[in-house]
Amino acid sequence: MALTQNVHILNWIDEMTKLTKPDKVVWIDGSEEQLEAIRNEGFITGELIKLNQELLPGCVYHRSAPNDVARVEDRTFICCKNEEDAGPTNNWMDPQEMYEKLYGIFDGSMKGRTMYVIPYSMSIVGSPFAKYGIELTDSIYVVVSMAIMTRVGTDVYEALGDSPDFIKGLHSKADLDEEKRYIVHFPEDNTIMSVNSGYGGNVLLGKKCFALRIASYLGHKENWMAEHMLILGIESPDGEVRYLAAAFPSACGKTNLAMLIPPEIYREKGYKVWCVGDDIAWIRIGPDGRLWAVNPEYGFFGVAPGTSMKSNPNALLSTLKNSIFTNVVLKPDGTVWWEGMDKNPPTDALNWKGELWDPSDGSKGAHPNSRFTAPAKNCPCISPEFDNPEGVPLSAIVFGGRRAKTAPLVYQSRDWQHGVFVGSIMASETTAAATGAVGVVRRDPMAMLPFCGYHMADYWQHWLDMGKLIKNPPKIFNVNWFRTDDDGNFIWPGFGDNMRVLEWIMKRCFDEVDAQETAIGYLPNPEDINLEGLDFDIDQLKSILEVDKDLWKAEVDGIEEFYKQFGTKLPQELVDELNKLKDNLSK
Ligand code: GTP
Ligand code: SPV
Ligand code: MN
Repeated sequence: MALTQNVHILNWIDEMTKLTKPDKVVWIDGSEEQLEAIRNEGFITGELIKLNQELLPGCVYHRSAPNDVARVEDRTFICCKNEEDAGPTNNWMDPQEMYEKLYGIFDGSMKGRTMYVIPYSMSIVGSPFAKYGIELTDSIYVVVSMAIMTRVGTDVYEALGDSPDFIKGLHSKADLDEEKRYIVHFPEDNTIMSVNSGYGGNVLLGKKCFALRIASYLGHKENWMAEHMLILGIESPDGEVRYLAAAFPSACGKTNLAMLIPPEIYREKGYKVWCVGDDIAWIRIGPDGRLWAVNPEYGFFGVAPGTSMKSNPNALLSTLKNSIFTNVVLKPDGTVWWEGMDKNPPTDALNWKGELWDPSDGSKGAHPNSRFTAPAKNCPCISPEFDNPEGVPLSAIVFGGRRAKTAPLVYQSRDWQHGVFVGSIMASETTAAATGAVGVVRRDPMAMLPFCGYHMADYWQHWLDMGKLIKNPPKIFNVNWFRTDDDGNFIWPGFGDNMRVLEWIMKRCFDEVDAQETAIGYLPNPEDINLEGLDFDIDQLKSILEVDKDLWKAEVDGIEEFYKQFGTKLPQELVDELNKLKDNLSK
């Protein structure tokens, strides 16, 4: 039975039902009883596997098809009327043509299946940040995942009333045919259509599709920002909490940084880190002229491999109940394992494809992009501000990537405009989070290359324009945890020890420490990074704070090449900043 009288919703569902032709329609109300029944249904269809309920209560296992384990950037489209508005970094097709193509694929795609209607809110229902969506799907995995990742419930219908102001999301697994897989956004119609995939990033439409691609488009129109950023708070011994947001490309350390446990010497003094969000930030200018950020999500969709009690205990502890594990190793005792969890790969276990796995044959048991889906409130360090509808005020914005060379451990931009430049030139090695080659350096401005719902040059202009409106802007930094030595080993210990860099960043924001000016911006004086209690000497630190002018000159060539595709749309401010960098490097 329909759970709303909203004619815009009813008409749309009617139309989509006629198109996809499901056997029945189930309205999700967000109740635990209904979700429990749907999980049980999933155990029968095989979409879900029940895990050991004593060791992992409420947890389930899911496998996606072997050809469907990551985002598909080459099949992701922004379909606005004018090609020019999508920009050179997005795939584009004329909306009418794309609708026709998709209607062909969706025609009858839910025959013999159930269509679930999921009402969800990104950020707190009724809050100033809240935006609502409805996802129609034929996947039980999507239903149970959306119930963790977003705020699902009938209060969304109450908040909407008769309004047409919601994001329409249609998803069907169809035949999981790679050749007909499309992840399509129609920003001008508030519509998302995803077909022939069952992988989280392609099908949990509240996440990248809505909260970044559609929301970035809305933020541009409405003077706010939707960013691929974690949000964390650092509490100092006197109880003051300072917040930062950080944008790193996919699988480059956001979840890990967001939940970091400070080294012992910091804990002893009373420092704590609070996690507000690990992937997405919606940011507005507050009445005090500062930037305020919320995490619009309700759960974590985190990279499993590498997550251990040593690297990220808070993430691991978050997954111990009511979580979903996708494409990891399934152990005979109904628990899970992945590379990097510990040094004891299980025997008699099934790998991510469901085959009996022999750890000694050199193959990976878990897919490199295998993931856990966990409720944010399970996280031992979830911020008390997580549910604050106003969000948290940002003192710093941090950009970062995975660079073996070139980018130093940390540097600070001279001002907002230079900070926007620093974000725009971000480059990082590609990871398993998207299909395609891994380990290739590519430009990924603000970690938004795959997620910006409009022209990237307009997006940069939006950043520059926002800067003019923010009376008390956060300071902007760049970090790189991934510098390697000649043998390819990471030099910086990373993880919890990144706290040492965050401390310097916060001190800079509050004028509590000096810095040295270099060609690329302000770098720390090495003795200002606290190395106490760490087996890491100042010379090693100096080696990763080094700015190699030759490498940076080559970098400038790369930036020019990258900027070229934006033609006259490239903001003059960024050209000015590039010229300043060139100038500095020639001195
Ligand atoms: P998405 O969910 O794809 O957006 O990824 P993410 O940015 O949240 O990345 P995540 O924190 O899951 O980390 C991805 C990989 O980087 C994992 O294998 C981590 O173990 C590794 N990693 C994270 N932080 C560090 C670090 O400080 N140093 C090193 N060497 N590796 C790290
Ligand atoms: C990312 O790839 O940046 C992720 C995972 O956070 S996905 O939801 O697949 O986008
Ligand atoms: Mn991400």
